[in-house]
Amino acid sequence: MKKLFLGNEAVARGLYEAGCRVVSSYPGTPSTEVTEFAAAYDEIFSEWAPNEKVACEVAFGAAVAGARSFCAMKHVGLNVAADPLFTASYTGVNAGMVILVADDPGMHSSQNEQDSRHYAMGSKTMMLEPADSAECLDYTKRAFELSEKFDTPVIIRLTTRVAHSRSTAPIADRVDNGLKEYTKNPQKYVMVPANAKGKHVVVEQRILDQIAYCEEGADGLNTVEYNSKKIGVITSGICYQYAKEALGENASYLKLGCVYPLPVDLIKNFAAECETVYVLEELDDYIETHCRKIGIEVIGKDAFTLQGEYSQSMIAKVILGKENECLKSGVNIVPRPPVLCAGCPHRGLFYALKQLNVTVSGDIGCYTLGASQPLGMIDTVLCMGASVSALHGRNAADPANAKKSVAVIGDSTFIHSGVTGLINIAYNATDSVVIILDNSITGMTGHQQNPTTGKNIKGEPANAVSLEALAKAVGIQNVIVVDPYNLAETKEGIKNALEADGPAVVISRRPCALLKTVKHNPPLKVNPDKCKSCKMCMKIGCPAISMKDGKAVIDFTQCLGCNVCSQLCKFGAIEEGKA
Ligand SMILES: Cc1ncc(C[n+]2csc(CCOP(=O)(O)OP(=O)(O)O)c2C)c(N)n1
Repeated sequence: MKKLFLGNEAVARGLYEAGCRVVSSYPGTPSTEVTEFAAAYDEIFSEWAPNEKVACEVAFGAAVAGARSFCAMKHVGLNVAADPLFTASYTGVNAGMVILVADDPGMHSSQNEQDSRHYAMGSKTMMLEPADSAECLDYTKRAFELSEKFDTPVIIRLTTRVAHSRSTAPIADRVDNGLKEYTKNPQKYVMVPANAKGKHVVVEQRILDQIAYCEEGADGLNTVEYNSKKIGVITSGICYQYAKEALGENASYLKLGCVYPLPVDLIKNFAAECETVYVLEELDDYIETHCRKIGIEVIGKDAFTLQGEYSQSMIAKVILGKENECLKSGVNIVPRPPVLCAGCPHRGLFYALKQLNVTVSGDIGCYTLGASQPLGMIDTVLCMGASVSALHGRNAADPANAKKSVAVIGDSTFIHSGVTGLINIAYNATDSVVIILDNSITGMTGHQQNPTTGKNIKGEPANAVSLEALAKAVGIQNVIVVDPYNLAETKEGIKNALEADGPAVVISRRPCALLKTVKHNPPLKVNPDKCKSCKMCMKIGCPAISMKDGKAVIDFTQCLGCNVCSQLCKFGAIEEGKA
Protein backbone atom coordinates (compact mmCIF):
# COMPACT_ATOMS: atom_id res chain seq x y z
CA MET A 1 0.00 0.00 0.00
CA LYS A 2 1.15 3.52 -0.79
CA LYS A 3 0.52 6.71 1.19
CA LEU A 4 1.06 10.37 0.47
CA PHE A 5 3.77 11.64 2.80
CA LEU A 6 5.54 14.86 3.59
CA GLY A 7 9.27 14.09 3.30
CA ASN A 8 9.71 14.55 7.04
CA GLU A 9 6.66 12.40 7.75
CA ALA A 10 8.09 9.65 5.55
CA VAL A 11 11.30 9.67 7.59
CA ALA A 12 9.19 9.22 10.73
CA ARG A 13 7.38 6.31 9.07
CA GLY A 14 10.79 4.85 8.22
CA LEU A 15 11.76 5.12 11.88
CA TYR A 16 8.63 3.27 12.86
CA GLU A 17 9.05 0.50 10.29
CA ALA A 18 12.77 0.11 11.10
CA GLY A 19 11.94 -0.65 14.75
CA CYS A 20 13.57 2.56 16.00
CA ARG A 21 13.00 2.79 19.76
CA VAL A 22 14.46 6.11 20.87
CA VAL A 23 14.15 9.53 19.20
CA SER A 24 15.69 12.64 20.75
CA SER A 25 15.81 15.90 18.82
CA TYR A 26 15.87 19.66 19.07
CA PRO A 27 13.52 21.52 16.71
CA GLY A 28 14.80 23.45 13.71
CA THR A 29 13.21 24.21 10.37
CA PRO A 30 13.07 22.28 8.08
CA SER A 31 13.65 19.19 10.24
CA THR A 32 11.08 19.68 13.04
CA GLU A 33 8.15 17.61 11.76
CA VAL A 34 10.18 14.37 11.69
CA THR A 35 10.21 14.25 15.47
CA GLU A 36 6.62 15.47 15.79
CA PHE A 37 5.45 12.64 13.53
CA ALA A 38 7.70 10.13 15.31
CA ALA A 39 6.14 11.14 18.64
CA ALA A 40 2.76 10.02 17.31
CA TYR A 41 4.00 6.39 17.29
CA ASP A 42 3.55 4.93 20.76
CA GLU A 43 6.22 2.31 20.07
CA ILE A 44 8.91 5.02 19.92
CA PHE A 45 10.22 6.85 23.00
CA SER A 46 10.33 10.43 21.66
CA GLU A 47 11.49 13.64 23.29
CA TRP A 48 12.52 17.23 22.73
CA ALA A 49 16.02 17.56 24.13
CA PRO A 50 17.34 20.92 25.38
CA ASN A 51 19.71 21.12 22.40
CA GLU A 52 21.19 19.08 19.55
CA LYS A 53 24.30 18.00 21.45
CA VAL A 54 22.15 16.44 24.13
CA ALA A 55 19.89 14.86 21.50
CA CYS A 56 22.83 13.28 19.69
CA GLU A 57 24.32 11.97 22.93
CA VAL A 58 20.94 10.50 23.95
CA ALA A 59 20.74 8.69 20.62
CA PHE A 60 24.31 7.46 21.09
CA GLY A 61 23.58 6.13 24.57
CA ALA A 62 20.46 4.35 23.34
CA ALA A 63 22.31 2.80 20.40
CA VAL A 64 25.08 1.51 22.65
CA ALA A 65 22.43 0.09 25.00
CA GLY A 66 21.11 -1.86 22.02
CA ALA A 67 18.14 0.18 20.75
CA ARG A 68 17.88 1.57 17.23
CA SER A 69 18.00 5.30 17.84
CA PHE A 70 17.65 8.59 16.03
CA CYS A 71 18.06 12.34 16.37
CA ALA A 72 17.08 15.17 14.01
CA MET A 73 18.23 18.74 13.64
CA LYS A 74 18.64 21.55 11.18
CA HIS A 75 22.01 22.25 9.58
CA VAL A 76 23.20 24.71 12.25
CA GLY A 77 22.12 22.17 14.87
CA LEU A 78 24.80 19.86 13.56
CA ASN A 79 27.38 22.47 14.60
CA VAL A 80 26.10 22.02 18.14
CA ALA A 81 26.06 18.22 17.85
CA ALA A 82 29.40 18.02 16.07
CA ASP A 83 31.32 17.17 19.23
CA PRO A 84 29.54 13.87 19.95
CA LEU A 85 29.25 13.13 16.21
CA PHE A 86 32.98 13.18 15.47
CA THR A 87 33.78 10.73 18.24
CA ALA A 88 30.68 8.54 17.83
CA SER A 89 32.14 7.92 14.39
CA TYR A 90 35.13 6.37 16.17
CA THR A 91 33.22 4.30 18.73
CA GLY A 92 30.65 3.10 16.27
CA VAL A 93 27.38 1.74 17.53
CA ASN A 94 25.75 -1.38 18.84
CA ALA A 95 22.21 -1.08 17.47
CA GLY A 96 21.81 1.33 14.56
CA MET A 97 22.09 5.08 15.12
CA VAL A 98 20.78 7.54 12.53
CA ILE A 99 21.20 11.33 12.56
CA LEU A 100 19.03 13.46 10.32
CA VAL A 101 20.24 16.88 9.26
CA ALA A 102 18.11 19.24 7.17
CA ASP A 103 19.91 21.89 5.14
CA ASP A 104 18.19 25.07 4.06
CA PRO A 105 19.49 26.30 0.69
CA GLY A 106 17.99 29.71 0.07
CA MET A 107 17.73 30.33 3.82
CA HIS A 108 13.95 30.19 4.05
CA SER A 109 14.35 30.16 7.83
CA SER A 110 18.03 30.10 8.74
CA GLN A 111 20.84 32.43 9.58
CA ASN A 112 23.29 30.87 7.12
CA GLU A 113 23.44 28.46 4.22
CA GLN A 114 25.98 25.89 5.37
CA ASP A 115 26.37 22.60 3.54
CA SER A 116 26.24 19.64 5.96
CA ARG A 117 27.93 17.26 3.57
CA HIS A 118 31.24 18.63 4.82
CA TYR A 119 30.35 17.23 8.25
CA ALA A 120 30.00 13.75 6.81
CA MET A 121 33.44 14.03 5.27
CA GLY A 122 34.94 15.71 8.34
CA SER A 123 33.56 13.20 10.80
CA LYS A 124 34.04 10.27 8.40
CA THR A 125 30.39 9.30 8.75
CA MET A 126 28.33 7.74 5.98
CA MET A 127 25.68 10.13 4.60
CA LEU A 128 22.59 9.31 2.51
CA GLU A 129 20.55 11.87 0.60
CA PRO A 130 16.98 11.00 -0.47
CA ALA A 131 15.26 12.82 -3.33
CA ASP A 132 11.57 12.29 -2.50
CA SER A 133 9.29 10.91 0.20
CA ALA A 134 9.60 7.29 -0.97
CA GLU A 135 13.35 7.57 -0.62
CA CYS A 136 12.99 9.34 2.73
CA LEU A 137 11.18 6.29 4.05
CA ASP A 138 13.38 3.72 2.33
CA TYR A 139 16.71 5.42 3.09
CA THR A 140 15.78 5.77 6.76
CA LYS A 141 15.34 2.01 7.01
CA ARG A 142 18.49 1.43 4.97
CA ALA A 143 20.42 3.86 7.19
CA PHE A 144 19.78 1.64 10.22
CA GLU A 145 20.92 -1.44 8.31
CA LEU A 146 24.06 0.34 7.09
CA SER A 147 24.73 1.69 10.57
CA GLU A 148 24.78 -1.86 11.90
CA LYS A 149 26.57 -3.32 8.85
CA PHE A 150 29.48 -0.84 9.04
CA ASP A 151 29.33 -0.14 12.80
CA THR A 152 28.90 3.61 12.36
CA PRO A 153 26.31 6.31 12.89
CA VAL A 154 24.70 7.15 9.53
CA ILE A 155 23.57 10.66 8.60
CA ILE A 156 20.55 11.35 6.43
CA ARG A 157 20.70 14.73 4.73
CA LEU A 158 17.54 16.46 3.57
CA THR A 159 17.08 19.88 2.05
CA THR A 160 13.98 22.04 2.54
CA ARG A 161 12.28 20.95 -0.69
CA VAL A 162 12.55 17.25 0.11
CA ALA A 163 11.64 17.70 3.78
CA HIS A 164 8.60 19.84 2.96
CA SER A 165 7.27 18.31 -0.29
CA ARG A 166 4.73 15.55 -0.57
CA SER A 167 4.93 12.40 -2.68
CA THR A 168 3.84 8.80 -2.27
CA ALA A 169 5.74 6.05 -0.53
CA PRO A 170 4.94 2.36 0.02
CA ILE A 171 4.41 1.41 3.65
CA ALA A 172 5.19 -1.80 5.50
CA ASP A 173 4.85 -3.25 8.99
CA ARG A 174 7.17 -2.39 11.84
CA VAL A 175 9.98 -4.85 12.48
CA ASP A 176 11.40 -4.54 15.97
CA ASN A 177 14.05 -7.06 16.90
CA GLY A 178 14.15 -5.87 20.50
CA LEU A 179 17.18 -4.68 22.42
CA LYS A 180 20.50 -5.93 21.12
CA GLU A 181 22.75 -7.26 23.84
CA TYR A 182 25.23 -4.75 25.26
CA THR A 183 28.69 -6.05 26.06
CA LYS A 184 31.17 -3.95 27.99
CA ASN A 185 33.98 -3.05 25.58
CA PRO A 186 36.19 -0.12 26.68
CA GLN A 187 38.45 -0.41 23.61
CA LYS A 188 35.39 0.36 21.51
CA TYR A 189 33.43 2.77 23.67
CA VAL A 190 35.93 4.59 25.88
CA MET A 191 37.61 7.15 23.66
CA VAL A 192 40.79 7.95 25.49
CA PRO A 193 43.85 8.41 23.25
CA ALA A 194 45.13 4.84 23.56
CA ASN A 195 41.79 3.41 22.42
CA ALA A 196 41.00 6.16 19.93
CA LYS A 197 44.29 5.58 18.06
CA GLY A 198 43.22 2.02 17.36
CA LYS A 199 39.71 3.12 16.43
CA HIS A 200 40.99 5.68 13.92
CA VAL A 201 42.59 2.83 12.00
CA VAL A 202 39.25 1.02 12.06
CA VAL A 203 37.46 4.13 10.78
CA GLU A 204 39.82 4.54 7.81
CA GLN A 205 39.36 0.88 6.87
CA ARG A 206 35.59 1.29 7.26
CA ILE A 207 35.63 4.11 4.72
CA LEU A 208 37.53 1.96 2.23
CA ASP A 209 34.94 -0.80 2.74
CA GLN A 210 32.12 1.71 2.27
CA ILE A 211 33.69 3.06 -0.93
CA ALA A 212 33.89 -0.48 -2.30
CA TYR A 213 30.21 -0.91 -1.40
CA CYS A 214 29.33 2.39 -3.13
CA GLU A 215 31.27 1.43 -6.29
CA GLU A 216 28.90 -1.51 -6.64
CA GLY A 217 25.93 0.85 -6.48
CA ALA A 218 25.40 0.58 -2.72
CA ASP A 219 22.45 -1.81 -3.16
CA GLY A 220 20.70 0.64 -5.45
CA LEU A 221 21.49 3.85 -3.55
CA ASN A 222 23.76 4.98 -6.39
CA THR A 223 22.12 4.54 -9.78
CA VAL A 224 23.08 5.14 -13.41
CA GLU A 225 20.46 5.96 -16.00
CA TYR A 226 21.64 6.19 -19.60
CA ASN A 227 19.68 8.22 -22.15
CA SER A 228 21.36 10.64 -24.55
CA LYS A 229 25.06 10.57 -23.74
CA LYS A 230 25.70 14.10 -25.02
CA ILE A 231 25.01 15.37 -21.52
CA GLY A 232 25.91 13.51 -18.35
CA VAL A 233 24.60 14.74 -15.01
CA ILE A 234 26.09 13.73 -11.66
CA THR A 235 23.70 14.75 -8.93
CA SER A 236 21.81 13.86 -5.75
CA GLY A 237 18.72 14.78 -3.73
CA ILE A 238 16.32 17.41 -5.02
CA CYS A 239 18.68 18.44 -7.84
CA TYR A 240 18.08 15.03 -9.40
CA GLN A 241 14.36 15.84 -9.60
CA TYR A 242 15.05 19.27 -11.07
CA ALA A 243 17.47 17.83 -13.63
CA LYS A 244 15.05 15.07 -14.69
CA GLU A 245 12.26 17.57 -15.19
CA ALA A 246 14.42 20.07 -17.05
CA LEU A 247 16.47 17.70 -19.22
CA GLY A 248 14.42 14.50 -19.42
CA GLU A 249 15.92 12.03 -21.90
CA ASN A 250 18.31 14.63 -23.26
CA ALA A 251 20.74 13.62 -20.55
CA SER A 252 22.09 10.59 -18.69
CA TYR A 253 22.20 10.59 -14.90
CA LEU A 254 24.41 9.31 -12.14
CA LYS A 255 22.28 9.76 -9.03
CA LEU A 256 24.22 9.48 -5.79
CA GLY A 257 21.98 8.34 -2.93
CA CYS A 258 25.08 7.99 -0.78
CA VAL A 259 26.92 11.31 -0.73
CA TYR A 260 29.63 10.18 1.67
CA PRO A 261 31.77 8.36 0.90
CA LEU A 262 31.70 8.99 -2.85
CA PRO A 263 32.64 6.29 -5.35
CA VAL A 264 35.59 6.73 -7.73
CA ASP A 265 35.28 4.16 -10.51
CA LEU A 266 31.50 4.54 -10.78
CA ILE A 267 31.96 8.26 -11.46
CA LYS A 268 34.92 7.70 -13.82
CA ASN A 269 33.03 5.10 -15.86
CA PHE A 270 29.93 7.28 -16.10
CA ALA A 271 31.95 10.34 -17.13
CA ALA A 272 33.80 8.31 -19.76
CA GLU A 273 30.46 7.47 -21.42
CA CYS A 274 29.24 11.09 -21.65
CA GLU A 275 30.37 13.98 -23.85
CA THR A 276 29.91 16.82 -21.37
CA VAL A 277 29.49 16.14 -17.66
CA TYR A 278 27.69 18.50 -15.32
CA VAL A 279 27.57 18.29 -11.54
CA LEU A 280 24.25 19.59 -10.23
CA GLU A 281 24.34 20.26 -6.51
CA GLU A 282 23.00 23.11 -4.39
CA LEU A 283 25.35 24.98 -2.06
CA ASP A 284 29.03 23.98 -2.13
CA ASP A 285 31.07 22.31 -4.87
CA TYR A 286 31.22 19.14 -2.81
CA ILE A 287 30.72 16.46 -5.49
CA GLU A 288 32.48 18.66 -8.05
CA THR A 289 35.63 18.86 -5.90
CA HIS A 290 35.63 15.08 -5.56
CA CYS A 291 35.32 14.71 -9.35
CA ARG A 292 38.23 17.05 -9.96
CA LYS A 293 40.29 15.24 -7.32
CA ILE A 294 39.87 11.96 -9.20
CA GLY A 295 40.74 13.67 -12.49
CA ILE A 296 37.29 14.12 -14.04
CA GLU A 297 36.60 17.35 -15.92
CA VAL A 298 33.12 18.54 -15.03
CA ILE A 299 31.08 21.73 -15.27
CA GLY A 300 29.76 22.76 -11.89
CA LYS A 301 30.02 26.03 -10.07
CA ASP A 302 31.56 27.71 -13.15
CA ALA A 303 28.04 27.67 -14.54
CA PHE A 304 25.88 27.30 -11.43
CA THR A 305 25.67 29.33 -8.27
CA LEU A 306 26.97 28.52 -4.80
CA GLN A 307 24.00 30.42 -3.38
CA GLY A 308 20.34 29.62 -2.90
CA GLU A 309 18.12 26.96 -4.38
CA TYR A 310 18.25 25.57 -7.88
CA SER A 311 15.20 25.01 -10.06
CA GLN A 312 14.14 23.25 -13.22
CA SER A 313 14.14 26.51 -15.16
CA MET A 314 17.61 27.47 -13.98
CA ILE A 315 19.00 24.10 -15.09
CA ALA A 316 17.17 24.20 -18.46
CA LYS A 317 18.42 27.70 -19.10
CA VAL A 318 22.08 26.98 -18.29
CA ILE A 319 22.37 23.56 -19.93
CA LEU A 320 19.89 23.76 -22.82
CA GLY A 321 19.88 27.54 -23.16
CA LYS A 322 16.08 27.75 -23.11
CA GLU A 323 13.27 28.62 -20.79
CA ASN A 324 11.38 25.71 -19.26
CA GLU A 325 7.88 26.43 -20.51
CA CYS A 326 6.07 24.22 -17.98
CA LEU A 327 7.24 26.39 -15.13
CA LYS A 328 5.80 29.66 -16.40
CA SER A 329 2.82 30.52 -14.23
CA GLY A 330 2.49 34.21 -15.02
CA VAL A 331 1.61 34.82 -11.38
CA ASN A 332 3.62 37.44 -9.57
CA ILE A 333 3.74 36.58 -5.89
CA VAL A 334 4.05 39.64 -3.68
CA PRO A 335 6.90 39.19 -1.20
CA ARG A 336 5.71 39.22 2.43
CA PRO A 337 8.50 39.83 4.91
CA PRO A 338 7.99 38.16 8.31
CA VAL A 339 6.70 40.37 11.14
CA LEU A 340 5.89 39.83 14.82
CA CYS A 341 2.28 38.59 14.92
CA ALA A 342 -0.55 40.81 16.13
CA GLY A 343 -0.66 40.33 19.90
CA CYS A 344 2.94 39.03 20.09
CA PRO A 345 4.24 39.66 23.63
CA HIS A 346 7.71 40.44 22.25
CA ARG A 347 6.42 43.69 20.73
CA GLY A 348 5.90 45.54 24.01
CA LEU A 349 9.32 44.48 25.24
CA PHE A 350 11.05 45.89 22.17
CA TYR A 351 9.08 49.10 22.37
CA ALA A 352 10.26 49.52 25.98
CA LEU A 353 13.85 48.87 24.90
CA LYS A 354 13.50 51.51 22.22
CA GLN A 355 12.43 54.04 24.78
CA LEU A 356 15.44 53.14 26.91
CA ASN A 357 17.72 53.54 23.88
CA VAL A 358 19.95 50.55 24.71
CA THR A 359 22.22 48.42 22.54
CA VAL A 360 20.65 44.98 22.11
CA SER A 361 22.62 41.76 21.79
CA GLY A 362 20.11 39.62 19.91
CA ASP A 363 19.46 35.93 19.53
CA ILE A 364 17.50 33.51 17.37
CA GLY A 365 13.75 33.10 17.70
CA CYS A 366 10.57 35.03 16.92
CA TYR A 367 12.08 37.95 18.81
CA THR A 368 14.78 38.31 16.13
CA LEU A 369 11.99 40.17 14.34
CA GLY A 370 12.56 42.97 16.85
CA ALA A 371 15.32 43.91 14.40
CA SER A 372 12.72 44.93 11.79
CA GLN A 373 11.46 48.47 11.48
CA PRO A 374 9.77 50.31 13.00
CA LEU A 375 11.16 48.68 16.16
CA GLY A 376 14.69 48.19 14.81
CA MET A 377 15.98 47.27 18.25
CA ILE A 378 18.54 44.49 17.66
CA ASP A 379 22.22 45.21 17.09
CA THR A 380 23.70 41.73 16.59
CA VAL A 381 22.47 38.19 15.83
CA LEU A 382 24.90 35.30 15.50
CA CYS A 383 23.70 31.90 16.64
CA MET A 384 21.60 30.38 19.42
CA GLY A 385 22.81 31.46 22.84
CA ALA A 386 25.24 34.07 21.52
CA SER A 387 23.21 37.03 22.81
CA VAL A 388 24.19 36.32 26.40
CA SER A 389 27.87 35.50 25.85
CA ALA A 390 28.33 38.34 23.35
CA LEU A 391 26.83 40.81 25.82
CA HIS A 392 29.35 39.65 28.41
CA GLY A 393 32.12 40.17 25.81
CA ARG A 394 30.83 43.67 25.01
CA ASN A 395 30.73 44.56 28.67
CA ALA A 396 34.16 43.07 29.35
CA ALA A 397 35.51 45.24 26.54
CA ASP A 398 33.70 48.40 27.62
CA PRO A 399 32.72 48.11 31.31
CA ALA A 400 31.96 51.82 31.62
CA ASN A 401 29.00 51.38 29.24
CA ALA A 402 27.87 48.01 30.57
CA LYS A 403 24.51 49.28 31.72
CA LYS A 404 23.67 50.72 28.32
CA SER A 405 23.15 47.36 26.71
CA VAL A 406 21.06 44.22 27.21
CA ALA A 407 20.77 40.72 25.77
CA VAL A 408 17.41 39.32 24.61
CA ILE A 409 16.86 35.57 24.44
CA GLY A 410 13.79 33.31 24.27
CA ASP A 411 12.95 30.61 26.80
CA SER A 412 13.87 27.72 24.50
CA THR A 413 17.04 29.41 23.29
CA PHE A 414 18.05 30.24 26.86
CA ILE A 415 17.80 26.56 27.84
CA HIS A 416 19.48 25.49 24.57
CA SER A 417 22.67 27.46 25.12
CA GLY A 418 21.99 30.77 26.90
CA VAL A 419 22.31 29.37 30.41
CA THR A 420 26.03 28.66 29.99
CA GLY A 421 26.56 32.29 28.96
CA LEU A 422 24.63 33.42 32.05
CA ILE A 423 26.84 31.27 34.26
CA ASN A 424 29.80 33.00 32.64
CA ILE A 425 28.32 36.44 33.43
CA ALA A 426 27.82 35.50 37.08
CA TYR A 427 31.20 33.77 37.39
CA ASN A 428 33.33 36.30 35.55
CA ALA A 429 31.29 39.22 36.87
CA THR A 430 30.22 41.73 34.26
CA ASP A 431 27.34 44.11 34.90
CA SER A 432 25.22 42.48 32.24
CA VAL A 433 21.43 42.61 31.95
CA VAL A 434 19.91 39.56 30.30
CA ILE A 435 16.25 39.63 29.29
CA ILE A 436 14.59 36.24 28.90
CA LEU A 437 11.52 36.50 26.69
CA ASP A 438 9.46 33.74 28.25
CA ASN A 439 6.47 33.11 25.98
CA SER A 440 6.03 29.57 27.36
CA ILE A 441 6.78 27.84 24.06
CA THR A 442 9.35 27.40 21.30
CA GLY A 443 7.54 29.80 19.00
CA MET A 444 9.73 30.24 15.94
CA THR A 445 9.71 26.60 14.91
CA GLY A 446 5.97 26.14 15.38
CA HIS A 447 5.13 25.64 19.06
CA GLN A 448 7.27 22.86 20.44
CA GLN A 449 7.34 22.26 24.18
CA ASN A 450 10.65 22.83 25.98
CA PRO A 451 12.00 22.28 29.50
CA THR A 452 10.43 25.53 30.76
CA THR A 453 6.87 24.89 29.57
CA GLY A 454 5.80 22.15 31.97
CA LYS A 455 4.80 19.78 29.16
CA ASN A 456 6.62 17.08 27.20
CA ILE A 457 6.53 16.37 23.46
CA LYS A 458 3.17 14.62 23.80
CA GLY A 459 1.69 17.58 25.71
CA GLU A 460 1.69 15.58 28.96
CA PRO A 461 2.67 17.29 32.25
CA ALA A 462 6.43 17.44 32.79
CA ASN A 463 8.92 19.07 35.12
CA ALA A 464 9.24 22.82 34.39
CA VAL A 465 12.52 24.67 34.88
CA SER A 466 11.96 27.76 37.04
CA LEU A 467 13.86 30.52 35.23
CA GLU A 468 13.86 32.67 38.37
CA ALA A 469 15.34 29.89 40.52
CA LEU A 470 17.82 28.94 37.80
CA ALA A 471 19.08 32.52 37.45
CA LYS A 472 19.48 32.78 41.22
CA ALA A 473 21.17 29.39 41.42
CA VAL A 474 23.89 30.42 38.99
CA GLY A 475 24.57 33.55 41.03
CA ILE A 476 22.32 36.31 39.66
CA GLN A 477 20.70 37.93 42.69
CA ASN A 478 18.69 40.57 40.85
CA VAL A 479 15.82 38.82 39.03
CA ILE A 480 12.86 40.95 37.88
CA VAL A 481 9.67 39.67 36.22
CA VAL A 482 7.63 41.96 33.95
CA ASP A 483 4.53 41.63 31.76
CA PRO A 484 5.39 42.94 28.27
CA TYR A 485 1.73 43.82 27.61
CA ASN A 486 2.22 46.50 30.30
CA LEU A 487 4.57 49.02 28.72
CA ALA A 488 5.16 51.15 31.83
CA GLU A 489 5.91 48.11 34.01
CA THR A 490 8.24 46.65 31.41
CA LYS A 491 10.17 49.88 30.93
CA GLU A 492 10.44 50.36 34.69
CA GLY A 493 11.64 46.78 35.30
CA ILE A 494 14.40 47.02 32.70
CA LYS A 495 15.38 50.49 33.93
CA ASN A 496 15.73 49.15 37.46
CA ALA A 497 17.90 46.30 36.22
CA LEU A 498 20.09 48.76 34.32
CA GLU A 499 20.41 51.14 37.25
CA ALA A 500 21.15 48.56 39.94
CA ASP A 501 24.69 47.36 40.64
CA GLY A 502 25.74 43.98 39.31
CA PRO A 503 24.27 41.62 36.75
CA ALA A 504 20.52 41.15 36.44
CA VAL A 505 17.98 38.94 34.72
CA VAL A 506 14.67 40.38 33.56
CA ILE A 507 12.03 37.80 32.69
CA SER A 508 9.53 39.23 30.21
CA ARG A 509 6.69 36.78 30.75
CA ARG A 510 3.54 36.45 28.67
CA PRO A 511 2.49 33.33 26.68
CA CYS A 512 2.64 33.39 22.88
CA ALA A 513 -0.62 34.89 21.62
CA LEU A 514 -1.07 32.01 19.18
CA LEU A 515 -1.18 29.31 21.87
CA LYS A 516 -4.57 27.61 21.91
CA THR A 517 -4.75 27.95 25.67
CA VAL A 518 -4.48 31.76 25.57
CA LYS A 519 -7.72 33.68 26.01
CA HIS A 520 -7.81 36.95 24.07
CA ASN A 521 -9.45 40.24 24.90
CA PRO A 522 -12.01 41.56 22.43
CA PRO A 523 -10.53 43.28 19.36
CA LEU A 524 -9.90 47.03 19.42
CA LYS A 525 -11.02 49.76 17.06
CA VAL A 526 -9.96 53.33 16.36
CA ASN A 527 -12.51 56.04 17.05
CA PRO A 528 -11.93 58.29 13.99
CA ASP A 529 -13.32 61.32 15.79
CA LYS A 530 -10.63 61.06 18.44
CA CYS A 531 -7.77 59.94 16.15
CA LYS A 532 -5.40 62.88 15.52
CA SER A 533 -3.41 60.98 12.82
CA CYS A 534 -0.22 61.22 14.92
CA LYS A 535 0.74 57.63 13.96
CA MET A 536 2.04 56.84 17.47
CA CYS A 537 0.16 53.52 17.31
CA MET A 538 2.10 52.65 14.13
CA LYS A 539 5.41 52.77 16.02
CA ILE A 540 5.05 49.23 17.36
CA GLY A 541 4.78 47.66 13.89
CA CYS A 542 1.59 45.73 14.57
CA PRO A 543 0.28 44.11 11.35
CA ALA A 544 -3.32 44.75 12.48
CA ILE A 545 -2.85 48.55 12.37
CA SER A 546 -2.71 50.63 9.18
CA MET A 547 -3.63 54.11 7.96
CA LYS A 548 -6.70 54.71 5.83
CA ASP A 549 -7.89 58.10 4.66
CA GLY A 550 -5.44 59.76 7.05
CA LYS A 551 -6.71 57.90 10.15
CA ALA A 552 -5.41 54.79 11.91
CA VAL A 553 -7.53 51.66 11.48
CA ILE A 554 -7.38 48.31 13.21
CA ASP A 555 -8.18 45.12 11.33
CA PHE A 556 -10.44 43.32 13.82
CA THR A 557 -9.78 39.97 12.14
CA GLN A 558 -6.15 40.24 13.24
CA CYS A 559 -6.41 42.21 16.49
CA LEU A 560 -6.11 40.10 19.66
CA GLY A 561 -6.86 42.96 22.03
CA CYS A 562 -3.40 43.05 23.62
CA ASN A 563 -3.87 46.77 24.30
CA VAL A 564 -0.22 47.68 23.68
CA CYS A 565 -1.27 50.20 20.99
CA SER A 566 -3.88 51.81 23.24
CA GLN A 567 -1.14 52.58 25.79
CA LEU A 568 0.57 54.69 23.13
CA CYS A 569 -2.48 56.71 22.13
CA LYS A 570 -2.52 59.98 24.08
CA PHE A 571 -5.97 60.83 22.77
CA GLY A 572 -7.77 57.71 23.96
CA ALA A 573 -8.80 56.97 20.37
CA ILE A 574 -8.34 53.21 20.66
CA GLU A 575 -11.39 51.53 22.13
CA GLU A 576 -12.90 48.08 22.45
CA GLY A 577 -15.08 46.82 19.63
CA LYS A 578 -15.04 46.06 15.93
CA ALA A 579 -14.39 48.97 13.56
C1 LIG B 1 21.50 25.52 16.67
C2 LIG B 1 20.11 25.85 16.23
N1 LIG B 1 19.12 24.97 16.47
C3 LIG B 1 17.86 25.24 16.10
C4 LIG B 1 17.56 26.42 15.47
C5 LIG B 1 16.12 26.71 15.05
N2 LIG B 1 15.52 27.68 15.93
C6 LIG B 1 15.50 28.98 15.64
S1 LIG B 1 14.88 29.88 16.87
C7 LIG B 1 14.54 28.54 17.80
C8 LIG B 1 13.90 28.60 19.16
C9 LIG B 1 13.04 29.77 19.39
O1 LIG B 1 12.32 29.57 20.57
P1 LIG B 1 12.42 30.58 21.76
O2 LIG B 1 13.84 30.84 22.12
O3 LIG B 1 11.56 30.06 22.85
O4 LIG B 1 11.85 31.94 21.17
P2 LIG B 1 10.44 32.24 20.46
O5 LIG B 1 10.59 31.91 19.01
O6 LIG B 1 9.39 31.43 21.14
O7 LIG B 1 10.24 33.70 20.65
C10 LIG B 1 14.93 27.41 17.15
C11 LIG B 1 14.74 26.09 17.68
C12 LIG B 1 18.62 27.30 15.21
N3 LIG B 1 18.46 28.46 14.57
N4 LIG B 1 19.87 27.00 15.61
